[in-house]
Amino acid sequence: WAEPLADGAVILRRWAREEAGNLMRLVEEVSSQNPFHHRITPGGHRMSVAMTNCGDFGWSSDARGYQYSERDSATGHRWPAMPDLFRRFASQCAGEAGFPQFTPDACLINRYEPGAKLTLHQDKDEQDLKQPIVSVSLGLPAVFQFGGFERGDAAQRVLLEHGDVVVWGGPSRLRFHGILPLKPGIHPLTGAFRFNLTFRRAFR
Ligand code: MD5
Ligand code: FE
Repeated sequence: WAEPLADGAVILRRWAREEAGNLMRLVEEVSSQNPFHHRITPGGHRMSVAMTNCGDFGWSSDARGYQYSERDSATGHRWPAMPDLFRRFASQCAGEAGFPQFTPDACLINRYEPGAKLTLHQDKDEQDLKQPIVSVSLGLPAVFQFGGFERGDAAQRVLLEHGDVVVWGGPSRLRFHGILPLKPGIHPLTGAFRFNLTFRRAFR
């Protein structure tokens, strides 16, 4: 079922349940080519979330800053291709949420272990902020913080569970958001982890 969160943001509850096994198999395939890696922020901190990417562009963080690039700066290699199922699934979810033209050129895959978190931030490294972001949650549940347009604005807490898809578009594209520290657990498909796939259009 579709649950509106705010202007431009909608949770498609359990929308990815059926494809979850296929999506996870493809996550394994991508990460066998480009392993999950705890990147270092420009401020010198090791991120608690491990990341990999697939698609024409990948998002990463290193001493120079945050950027999208065609190659992984850690290895110099191109990112693995985006699997067709990823692209089709993300486009379909975006269409469902009122963004019929969305075709992602980047997919960031976040892996959360117990205690891993994402502090409040905005996603604004993409060229066209009118394009939505589609995020797919797999495995252990997490508490998502959905804030306002300033870092200090009060944030709503929303539980994101296995198979939940969120489409962030319109005015919600630029809200501050984060993930509270993951609680330990075991999920039948993903074990001790939560995975989140974020499909993006990095460049026009
Ligand atoms: C996650 N990832 O669960 C989230 C899902 C990230 C990130 O935040 O940057 O990798 S994407 C949540 C999101 C994206 C764009 C806008 C908004 C939320 N928002 O306006 O709240 O790993
Ligand atoms: Fe984000």
